[in-house]
Amino acid sequence: MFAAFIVAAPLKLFATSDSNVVYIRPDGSVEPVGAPIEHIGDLYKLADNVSAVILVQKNNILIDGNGYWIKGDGAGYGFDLTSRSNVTITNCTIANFLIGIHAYLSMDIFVINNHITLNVGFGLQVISSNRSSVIDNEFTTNSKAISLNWSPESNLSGNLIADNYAGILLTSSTVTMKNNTIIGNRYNFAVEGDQISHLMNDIDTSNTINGKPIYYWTNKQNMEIPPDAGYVALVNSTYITVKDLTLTNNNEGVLLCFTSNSIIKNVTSLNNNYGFPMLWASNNTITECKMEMGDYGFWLMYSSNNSIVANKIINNYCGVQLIKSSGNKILHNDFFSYEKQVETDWSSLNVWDDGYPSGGNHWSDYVGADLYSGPYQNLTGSDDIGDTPYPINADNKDNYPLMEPWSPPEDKTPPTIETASYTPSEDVPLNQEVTVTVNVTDTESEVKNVTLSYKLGNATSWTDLLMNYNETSHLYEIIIPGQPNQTSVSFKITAFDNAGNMATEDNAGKYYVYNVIPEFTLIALLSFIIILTLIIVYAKRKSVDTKSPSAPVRKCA
Ligand SMILES: [Ca+2]
Ligand SMILES: [Ca+2]
Repeated sequence: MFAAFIVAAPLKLFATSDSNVVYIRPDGSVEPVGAPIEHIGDLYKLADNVSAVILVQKNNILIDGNGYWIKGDGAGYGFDLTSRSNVTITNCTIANFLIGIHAYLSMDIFVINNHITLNVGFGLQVISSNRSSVIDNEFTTNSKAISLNWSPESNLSGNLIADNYAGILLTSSTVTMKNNTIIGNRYNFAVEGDQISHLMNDIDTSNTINGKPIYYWTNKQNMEIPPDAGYVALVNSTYITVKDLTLTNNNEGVLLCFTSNSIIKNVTSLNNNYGFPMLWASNNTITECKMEMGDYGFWLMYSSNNSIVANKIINNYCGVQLIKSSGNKILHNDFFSYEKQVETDWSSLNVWDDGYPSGGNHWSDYVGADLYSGPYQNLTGSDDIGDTPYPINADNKDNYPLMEPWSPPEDKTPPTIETASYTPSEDVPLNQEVTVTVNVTDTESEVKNVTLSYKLGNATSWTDLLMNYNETSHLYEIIIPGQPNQTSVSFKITAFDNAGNMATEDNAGKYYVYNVIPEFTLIALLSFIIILTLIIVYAKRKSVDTKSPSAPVRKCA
């Protein structure tokens, strides 16, 4: 799993002094005598505010705060539920402890309809405890609101998690999450774990981060993340597209775990700890993305054969970290990290350049000169490629570091226009519209626009129609309006790419041509065919009568 980022504050694992502890003893009694907690059987009810920690030593009870608060002095656990089962805490404000509610080695803890605020470590910390239910609470201005650690089968529903330093941290825990509103936290959401079973969470889009849905996808194929995403995780998925997004203020920008053959393009990760963390992720492409103001731009563990190309990694602690991850192509990126550009273990072997003259990456701390050129950098004259490799370790280096930030090569190639097709494709009746479709592509800078120009007869001027792109067929199409009688219609197609290159498809100079036939011609043609048919039938009968006068068929008639 990746380095824990948020759990930085040292935990002081002590309670406040004994005089500030209220016990619910295993026999059900409350100590000290006079503490404002009334109980009838397994129901415990606060009768006043409590300035103490409450140490729960009894199972199968419900503690009703009854609208009162319990408040600490910045230390201890507000409710200490160590080794408890089936304990419910409800209707209580829990403020200013080290940890508001602490559950460890417990099960079936219910935290319902509380306000948990101003706790200096965690609002709720659950460690190694099964089946916690955290429902309809408000967590505000805690250091970290909710942390689940090695705690499977938990349920987080209907909570408001606002204005904490960190919102929800899931570490090797499986959860079902519905209708949680996570808003205004420095780090809103974090998921960590190194086994697939720890990552198969059920988190739907009813959960929002700063008003945008969480897309936590498991077992998906051939889909694209919608444009309103507030958080993106892909788990055990293939052929997913993530593009044109800006993702901010979570632990991860886009999380890829056990996911392959997916494309991340033009995604900005801003103020996340990890831009694009990858765990057991292979054959993915991450391109034209930007990662700013985080700890790690890219982070790869057990991830191979990915293409990390043409990205900008700016103002991070480290550009890319590689752990047991080989065969990745990492090139044409710009590395502007403030501490280090690459952290890699010795077992990871990766490709850091695209040969000469395409080159490698731009490194802001490259110190080499550019006086020479050529594949061996031994020819006089500079070439914008460093004369010496950028060293990473003994087995990894960028042989052709770029002296300037990478920019795509200039597009000098016009778009490709394939042969157009049109219907009706033969002569068309009066005022009949004609639909034209054509495939136009441009690999370098993409197609900007496609225009169909048509003219009538020998006219010298053309009428231009901007063709429409059909998202389903991926073809450009347009309708030429119906034309008058006995007109010859010629058309051609021109296209521009985004670099301003133009291509024309005019059927090798002959244009595409069809003729408009007047309707009376069609009626005449039809009449002619009918008359001709009648004549033939008549002639055949006559022929039969002449040649076989005693044919049985005639006798029967
Ligand atoms: Ca050079
Ligand atoms: Ca082009």
